[in-house]
Amino acid sequence: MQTSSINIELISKLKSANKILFFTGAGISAESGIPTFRGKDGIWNKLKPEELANFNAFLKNPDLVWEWYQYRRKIVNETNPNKGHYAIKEFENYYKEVNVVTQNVDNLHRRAGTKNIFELHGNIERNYCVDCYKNFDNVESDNSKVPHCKYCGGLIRPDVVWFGEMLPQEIFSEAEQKAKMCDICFVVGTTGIVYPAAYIPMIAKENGAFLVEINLNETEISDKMDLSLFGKSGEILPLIITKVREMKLKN
Ligand code: BJW
Ligand code: ZN
Repeated sequence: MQTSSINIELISKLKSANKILFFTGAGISAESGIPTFRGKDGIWNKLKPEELANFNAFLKNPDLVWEWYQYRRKIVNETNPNKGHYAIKEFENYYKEVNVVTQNVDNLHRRAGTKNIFELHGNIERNYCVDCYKNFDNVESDNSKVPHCKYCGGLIRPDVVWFGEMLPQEIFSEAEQKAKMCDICFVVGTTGIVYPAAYIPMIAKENGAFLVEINLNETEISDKMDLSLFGKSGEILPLIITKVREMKLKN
């Protein structure tokens, strides 16, 4: 069903639910000032993903890719979680289990205090050596030159998942389990076109969850939703948690 407001069905689901899952994408961090990938102001309007977000691109031009990630780290460091991230955190006060499966690498759910986070595409704050796989969380670097491993001399890369790379298997399996068990799955700020991540809400639905999308506009997965709420996640999520708060205080 497509609507733009919180309806009776959602309220009834919120009343009876025990386990809530949030599947989030770049849109939830947009109001913090982090650009999304696709869409009107997306970073990939100017830069092609295949030129930067894959391993061959990194091997071909490691300095360029490193510089791009340093630029994005700077943006992430200068921003803070927004009302959407904090509303999600507040669900923990009212439900038995709340899980956040995120495609984002920006750490904002963690900084908002969310407990159960499954990062499907890695984390931009971490790095590792492509040859010996040692982790380098804090690496000294001239922003425009890729650093090398102090143990083996290999290139150091950000610990994110590029196209053609496997997602962290254990994390994906745990996310699948959480999707199978949730009562409501909120799909927030994602185009839902990148796989296998985009299977998560579908797994939730196949297992009986009520699927609610929160996005500025329709997406390629809108037709799979039980409810679509169109608008900013930093506005809609606080409205939903306010309803939950009122509802739970009455009971
Ligand atoms: C708002 C808002 C506001 C804005 N409020 N909303 C099955 C079918 C087809 C293809 C494949 C398939 N399986 C695998 C593939 C290939 C590929 C893929 O999915 N391609 C498709 C794009 C066609 N997948 C892979 O390659 C994956 N690996 C894999 O499958 O490995 C298996 C394998 C390996 C080896 C051999 C054989 C098999 C890996 C995918 C990795 C994706 N990585 C990236 C980059 C991460 C690092 C980095 O950050 O730099 O992840 S790509 C990029 O897209 C990033 C994101 O996490 C991901 C999703 O983007 P997201 O979050 O949806 O953002 P946007 O910008 O697209 O959308 C933002 C949305 O927010 C919009 O809808 C706005 O409207 C909305 N919005 N403001 C609410 N205020
Ligand atoms: Zn090394």
